[in-house]
Amino acid sequence: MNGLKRPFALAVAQLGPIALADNRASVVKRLITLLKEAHSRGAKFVVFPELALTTFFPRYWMTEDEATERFFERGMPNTDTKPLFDLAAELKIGFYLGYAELTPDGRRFNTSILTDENAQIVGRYRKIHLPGHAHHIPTAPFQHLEKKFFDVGNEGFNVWTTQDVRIGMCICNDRRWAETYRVMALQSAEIVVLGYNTPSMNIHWNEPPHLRMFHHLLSLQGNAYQNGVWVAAAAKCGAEDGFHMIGGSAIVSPTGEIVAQAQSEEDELIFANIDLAIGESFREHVFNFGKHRRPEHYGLIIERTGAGAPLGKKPD
Ligand code: ING
Repeated sequence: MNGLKRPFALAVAQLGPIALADNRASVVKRLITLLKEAHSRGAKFVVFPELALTTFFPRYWMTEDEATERFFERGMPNTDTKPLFDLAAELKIGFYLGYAELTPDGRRFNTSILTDENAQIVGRYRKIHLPGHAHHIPTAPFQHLEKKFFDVGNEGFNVWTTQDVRIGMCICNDRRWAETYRVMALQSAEIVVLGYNTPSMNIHWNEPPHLRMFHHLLSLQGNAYQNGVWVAAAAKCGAEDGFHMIGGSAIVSPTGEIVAQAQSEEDELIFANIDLAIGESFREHVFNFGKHRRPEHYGLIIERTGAGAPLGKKPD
């Protein structure tokens, strides 16, 4: 691509609703259709959503055992997902895929993996910021039980080099927290990829619905700019058995500008030939961490979990 100094053909594959009744094989067929379209656009990497193989089951009250039985994967790739991995290897396209992970020793994570162009898993991320609640809220129209069904991720925020690009991963609610991107930008990330399932309704107060999309995009744009990284986010969206989730899948530049955004709440591929050199400029001339950051003044970020008393230091 003329004019782009360091081009990278990046796609985001948005998924429309997955119903409770949809089996994994039918979902994988949809992922394969999106992967083929990504290939037709010349993509080298595709971002799929969070929990991309099933409906967003944390909206339903059930026991951990029932959730594990119905919605968790015991290995990756597995019988259902092998066709996706095989085609990706054939087409030489790497991807991010979110799913519910059951470990051999019985731990449960909201997980994503990163594959190289041969569909080899080079990275794994386990969701750290788990939103919602663990108890049942019978008066709510739906639940948000990620704190019940998932353990907090135990592998931190990492960055991997694949296809000569440094890519970091996170999942959904992580995208709202500045620390997520900063820890990856301190590892010299060039792209942060993520999937999400974001209900358009707030069960805690009557938040105007337009704010869901505004805060989603604000989180991507602000953090992309403040860390000099590209951000690519894939929604699973639309009404799943009547429960609506926002779309707004997007590719965001280190300038903070949206360069591609989904137009529907269905299966939809968005694509951009991104220029990784844009991130280099901002990391060199604006967010040059080595030149400008002063960690000796940032201690509270590590020392405190919740907000505490003002320090009120007296001027000497
Ligand atoms: N979903 C939502 C998200 O962070 C949420 C939950 C929405 C929390 C809005 C706070 C505000 O996008 C997931 N799966 O994290």
